[in-house]
Amino acid sequence: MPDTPAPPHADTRPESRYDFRAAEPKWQRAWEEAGCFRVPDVPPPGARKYYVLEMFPYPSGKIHMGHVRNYTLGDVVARYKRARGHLVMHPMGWDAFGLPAENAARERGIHPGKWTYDNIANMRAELKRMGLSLEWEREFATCDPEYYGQQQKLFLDFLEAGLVERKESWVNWDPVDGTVLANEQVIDGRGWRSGAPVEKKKLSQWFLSITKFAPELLEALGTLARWPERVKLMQANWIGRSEGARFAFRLATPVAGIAECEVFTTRPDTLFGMSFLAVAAEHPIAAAVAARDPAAAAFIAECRAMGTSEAVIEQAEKRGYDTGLRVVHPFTGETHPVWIANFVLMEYGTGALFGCPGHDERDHEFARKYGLPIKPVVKPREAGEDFSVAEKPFTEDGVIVNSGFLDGLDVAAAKRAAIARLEELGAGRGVVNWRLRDWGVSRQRYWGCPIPVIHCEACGIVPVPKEQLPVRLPEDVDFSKPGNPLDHHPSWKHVPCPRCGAPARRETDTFDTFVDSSWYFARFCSPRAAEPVTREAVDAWLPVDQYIGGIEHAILHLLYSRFFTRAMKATGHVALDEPFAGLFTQGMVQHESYKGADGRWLYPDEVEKRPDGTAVVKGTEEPVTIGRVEAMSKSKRNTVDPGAIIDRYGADTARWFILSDNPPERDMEWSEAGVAGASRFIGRLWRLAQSLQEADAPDEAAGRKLRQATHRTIAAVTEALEGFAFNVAVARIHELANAIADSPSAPLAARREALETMTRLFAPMMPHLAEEIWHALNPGAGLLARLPWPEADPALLAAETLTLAVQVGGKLRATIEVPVDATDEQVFALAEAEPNVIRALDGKPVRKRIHVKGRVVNLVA
Ligand code: ANZ
Ligand code: ZN
Repeated sequence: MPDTPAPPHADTRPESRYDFRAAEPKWQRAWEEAGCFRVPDVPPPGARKYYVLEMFPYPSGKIHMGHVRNYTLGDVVARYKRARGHLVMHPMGWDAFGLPAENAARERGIHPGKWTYDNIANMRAELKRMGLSLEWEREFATCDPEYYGQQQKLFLDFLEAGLVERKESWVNWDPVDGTVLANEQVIDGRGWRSGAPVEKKKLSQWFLSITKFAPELLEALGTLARWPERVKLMQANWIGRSEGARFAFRLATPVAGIAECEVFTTRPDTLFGMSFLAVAAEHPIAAAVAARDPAAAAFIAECRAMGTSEAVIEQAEKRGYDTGLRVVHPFTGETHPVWIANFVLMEYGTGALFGCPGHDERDHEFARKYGLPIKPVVKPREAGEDFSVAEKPFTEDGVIVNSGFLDGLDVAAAKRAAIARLEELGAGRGVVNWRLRDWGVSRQRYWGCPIPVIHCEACGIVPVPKEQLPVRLPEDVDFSKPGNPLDHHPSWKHVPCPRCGAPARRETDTFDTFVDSSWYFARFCSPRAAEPVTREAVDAWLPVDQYIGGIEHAILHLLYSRFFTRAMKATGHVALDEPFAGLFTQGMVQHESYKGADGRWLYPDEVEKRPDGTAVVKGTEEPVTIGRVEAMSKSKRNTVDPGAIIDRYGADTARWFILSDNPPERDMEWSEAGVAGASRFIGRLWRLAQSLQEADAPDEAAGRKLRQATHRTIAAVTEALEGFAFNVAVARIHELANAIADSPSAPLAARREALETMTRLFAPMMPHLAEEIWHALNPGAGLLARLPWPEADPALLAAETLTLAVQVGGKLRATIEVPVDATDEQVFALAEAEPNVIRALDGKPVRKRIHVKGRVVNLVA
């Protein structure tokens, strides 16, 4: 936002600079001492509650600009809603378990707990310097035993309610580190740490039964009116409801007693276009073939090395192995080959599919590679006889061809007809299939919440009795060995069985950290309760009215939280289904990137920009290549440290700039020039406040105009804040500042009203400066943070003048402002007094005058 130069009269007064270094900590202390942001766990009757929450940070060590943007947006909402008379809860905590702490332990020998709590202390201090209206009394970290112990209770409740299962599943196994890897930790088929080829391994793991809620999780997206459409769409795709058919192909010759192969398809209409059948590498048919065919076994082993993630499989080259088996087509009686293929997932559908290369991308690629038939069975309505799918599959709606009894139907009708026939033949049935899988929550790691169960030889799985919770992590752990330190701890896992007393073994898996973040918003309502939540508190405060965070959490975190809320409802902890009534996803903070002569990335701090647009390494002549503007990231070093910005310019400057640059849902570019502009604007507002004095000759008309500008700004800023258009609010405040500066002759009362109102309007955005100005104007007054939002006076909002175009002989010559109730005569007189109009008339008498009210005056000479 460019800054306009300060008006001359401001500079004629003695220099008094706004001292943010003194003001910011002073007001932060004042708010804290007054308890401005504290709210009770149970709001008093009649209170209008409003719960604002930003996604809590991972305590990596330092806050970054993404945090600054996220928490500034939330703080504007919190302060604004408070001023609008809501009882606002605005808490903060730490998503504190996770791998980086363990890595620090392995690399630097620091205990994960110490590393984490040190980082929290650092980041808390940094956040406090931002002047956020947070209620620090509610703070917790998910690694506090008081938190994770309650999480263990919740888990046991879920277990009892049948919402937890233990099942075998395929995992990425790092044979060198002896540990399970998350999909993101498998890089090009190798363990990120060891570099060893990753294997697939079957392990018994804990699962939360999210699939039980799949239909409601999908359906209820329709009730989330204040969520971005994009996020709802991503969730819907992730849940992935598809209608189709499940049916069996008969094997022409059975193998190892297997006579049939069941498939799932969403396109039963394309069955006549079938070219092959494909099974996953883990499918029983594949195993049966491998038992007698070493080449098949070798192929399966290669598939295993590939990693389990869908993304990996999607990108990998399609590969297959022809088993030599054949299946019989249920409609035609013809036979087709059975392949083992690397793109078929064992966990989806039945782990087998029929391939129709004419109408599916993957099948097409596969068929081309292995020379399998490609036959069109759907064609666009308008296509002729020569329509071909040899080069490209056709995946849209059309008319069915080459398909016997389905010919001539459209895709939807053909699906129904094919399913009906399969049901008649007893081969299968129509089904709904879900893409969503149960949520595997077991992690073989130390720095996480222990899963509170005990394995006993005799009793099986025994929950840890609730009175023994929390199951605490042991402090003395050894990170020098690979694998899970909980597993090779000498004593921790050895406990007596709570049921029979025999020696038993603790579960050594800990929870996926997404579990920790799936209910923290509920815990904030009563953070010290001896139960996971207090019913009165969650009933009063939930749902979160406004949740704010990054789009990167559009799927997993938000979906898990929605599931958790339903599971907590099923176990009596809450009464609602949806945790977040409103969701806002902010854009990224970007910055130019810089490279030195040798191609190394440089921090913005190390670069000196020259007026001609070029740049050099500071203090040298080494040229710098200025790269693209992209999301700040450590790897490209295009980051700016918020702490340094606050040191140099103050928190309000950082906040103002972040709000001014772009709509908050869009990416924004951080630039030195932008920050400097925000800082100058603050100086200007300060001087404007100091210049308040009665004019020598007060002018009532100027006063009225200024009052109108003031009240229109109230309306405009209110509307902008309600709609998250914070950059618009900033622009309106700039305009009002200009209007004040341009009205030196307005009477003092009008100028004072304008200044005070403007201060209250920017208070949610620049709270320190607002308090400072407020108290300078009103010595001894109470805190601005406690003041209600200004109200616009409707009488001052109504337009009092109209703008008219003035034409001479049909040509636009001027525009004039006229009072709404002006007569034709008055309007013509004003029009004919315009210098441009006089020139255009060139002394000729006016023959004809036309006035269209509110629009135009036309004069004909
Ligand atoms: C035949 C067919 C013809 C298919 C055609 C598609 C297009 P969604 O929509 O995501 O549910 N499929 C089935 N099981 C699979 C598995 N275990 N691994 C990988 N792919 C599998 O996907 C359903 C489609 O994905 C199914 O419909 C099947 O291919 C494939 F013109 O069957 B289809
Ligand atoms: Zn036992």
